Amino acid sequence: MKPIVAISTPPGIGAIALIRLSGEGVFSIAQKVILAKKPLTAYRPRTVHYAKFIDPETKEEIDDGLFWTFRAPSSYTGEDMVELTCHGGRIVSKLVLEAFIKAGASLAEPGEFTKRAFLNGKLDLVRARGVLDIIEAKTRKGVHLARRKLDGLVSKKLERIEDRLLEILKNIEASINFAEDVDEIEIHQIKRELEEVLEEMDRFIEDGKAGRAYLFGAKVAIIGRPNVGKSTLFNALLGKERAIVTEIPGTTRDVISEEIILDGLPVKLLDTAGLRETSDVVEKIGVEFAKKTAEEADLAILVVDATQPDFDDEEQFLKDFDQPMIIVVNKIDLTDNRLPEIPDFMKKFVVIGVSAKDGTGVAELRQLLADELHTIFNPETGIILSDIELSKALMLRIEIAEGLDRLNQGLPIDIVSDHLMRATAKLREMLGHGELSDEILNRIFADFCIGK
Ligand SMILES: Nc1nc2c(ncn2[C@@H]2O[C@H](COP(=O)(O)OP(=O)(O)OP(=O)(O)O)[C@@H](O)[C@H]2O)c(=O)[nH]1
Ligand SMILES: [Mg+2]
Repeated sequence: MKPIVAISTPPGIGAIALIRLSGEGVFSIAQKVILAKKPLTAYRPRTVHYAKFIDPETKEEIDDGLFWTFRAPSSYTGEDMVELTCHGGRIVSKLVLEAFIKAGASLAEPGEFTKRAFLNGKLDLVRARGVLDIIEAKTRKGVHLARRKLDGLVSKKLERIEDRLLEILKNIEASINFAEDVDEIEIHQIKRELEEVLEEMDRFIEDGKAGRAYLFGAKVAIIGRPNVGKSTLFNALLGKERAIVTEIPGTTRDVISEEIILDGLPVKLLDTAGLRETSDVVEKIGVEFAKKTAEEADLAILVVDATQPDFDDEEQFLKDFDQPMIIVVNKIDLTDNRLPEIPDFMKKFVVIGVSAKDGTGVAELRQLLADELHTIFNPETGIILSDIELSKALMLRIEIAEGLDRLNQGLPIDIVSDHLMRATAKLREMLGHGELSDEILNRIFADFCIGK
């Protein structure tokens, strides 16, 4: 492919900048800029050498530094490559980059090096995406999970599902070929195998959701009646005065969000408007929004007031609320650190007493949140999926589920096999096996930075 060049280190000032070139003819292009003692092809690949870098037109010296070469196919992209480091100044690194462009290389598109690695069979699409996930990870666990994806763990799971589907398809074909009517026992067997694959797919999606939480963050919404201390608790968990706190009920009207890290998990913490019936138009919109936010969150913190142990309102809105929740009894500084009597409907949740104002119990709450989130999102089995990967996985699941459904309805077995063929096609698309259009590829690699 045509020779490309990019600065791979971030823009700005640093000790050094790394520039990489890849593609056909990069050695002769680089030769015009790198003032080396021998032709670049005469150097042993993967050995480091010192050289001056010059402008290929004026022969003026721009900078000096180290360079090394890679021979196709033993390189990141699978092509001939040259890499070098020069001084990390904004202008000097740009001058060296421009020198390579003058010498005949074109500026790389975002992610073009990794795209070439994929096109040259160095990585499948899922592993290529793992490269980006490592760069984007915000916590150690995120890096760990992305690393496993780059190493091929996610691809292996998908390949296993593909193998199983192909096996089932083979059995279906065989039973169609050998008999007019497919035998009940065989149908039963195929059904069982499909159920197992569906379970495996469900686990894959579940693990994907867990892994995504470590990359993109989990959502935790603080909800409750007005004036119970939601904003005070929000500030206490955040460790700074972000939300406005007053003694007037109905203070918070819009959803406020801030990010915190709980035990390696990035968490988007949301403060919401107090839940109550109101005739104030603005507050009403806020209340509706609060409800919606809480429903979309991964975990809710319901705050109640220890000094007002009448929980009828809470019972009312918990009726149509079904998701993981922790109940925080706040303001226990006003009740001698004692909890009021907890009504039965609250007993199925974890209940903890805190004083958001003086900080009592806040550290314990933080730990409790972390524990709860780790049960929802298991870091041991988590895998990272991008938006595109997750939506493909969901479509794939639908095909398998529909195939099983048709089988259960007693429909002809070739209809089932149509669904399974579509499922395997989706799998191949996810892994990047087979034909992919330029448009799809560009969409996948557009999120990458230039030089990766
Ligand atoms: N004594 C005591 N007062 C608290 C505590 N937490 C909050 N308060 C007080 O309770 C009042 C309401 O606190 P906010 O944090 O604004 O309550 P809120 O739930 O966000 O209220 P809205 O936004 O109106 O729904 C303020 O006067 C706080 O100082 C606490 O733990 N102890
Ligand atoms: Mg508030």
